[in-house]
Amino acid sequence: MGLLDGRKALVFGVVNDHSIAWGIARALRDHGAAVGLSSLESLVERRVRPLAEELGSTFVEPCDVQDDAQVRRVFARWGEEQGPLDILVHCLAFARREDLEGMFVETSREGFALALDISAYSLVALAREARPLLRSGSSIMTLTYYGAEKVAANYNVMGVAKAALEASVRYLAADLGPQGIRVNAISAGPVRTAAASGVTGFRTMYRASREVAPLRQNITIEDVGRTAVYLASELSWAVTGEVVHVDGGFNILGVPTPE
Ligand code: 0WE
Repeated sequence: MGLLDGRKALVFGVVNDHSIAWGIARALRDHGAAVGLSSLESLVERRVRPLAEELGSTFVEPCDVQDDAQVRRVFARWGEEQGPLDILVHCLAFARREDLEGMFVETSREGFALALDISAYSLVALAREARPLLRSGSSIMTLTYYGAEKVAANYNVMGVAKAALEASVRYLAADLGPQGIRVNAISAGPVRTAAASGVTGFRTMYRASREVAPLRQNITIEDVGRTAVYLASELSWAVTGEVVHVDGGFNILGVPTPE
């Protein structure tokens, strides 16, 4: 008997087996959910379909979340093939490389709009198009980062996009709560994923976060997966609009000091 037996989940944002989205997809499956995947078209055949097979899943759909028609299409296909949906997982973000280093004040109008469109508005678009399929008792979740709350070096426009994403979680939670749909975010500590690789200063802050976090460890995609299971299940029945930190306690520190 699994906590999520009989539930159906759709996870957006798997890139490879290091992805946080993959850690979540596997954890949901391990607790009994049926899990479909959606990702960028360019990743689907080579990277995502083999992972879907590992989950025993046949639902794999490409989606560019900047295109409303593609978002609509994914949920139309889900409805035809799978029926209702219980768990919607959003693990999507993008900012231009040049906007993730140097000074935030130099962010262009286009770079700002792009980062907010893909990293924040896409949650609203997914929630809107999924809504007709979501049953009472269903759960939407997204991924955020501490740079939404406080300044993190180089995170720049992504911090602003994550702040908009976290506020969107609260407004969506208020809108959809009466329909029995919960909306929450997981604020994950740094993880060495494709999205983090090559980011200026990532290695340094990755090491520092392990050294100062109260639990003295970096988190894993399995840690995020277990929290996702909690947010997807009836264990979190009364929790909505919340940002749950899975960061070894890093965010509670006011003045981090190395040992
Ligand atoms: O949210 C993220 C990653 C978001 C991200 C990463 C990239 C890298 C490659 C969004 N867009 C892009 N665009 C690219 O071209 N994280 C929480 C990981 C992350 O990214 C950082 C971090 C951390 C931590 C960027 C700067 C500083 C710290």
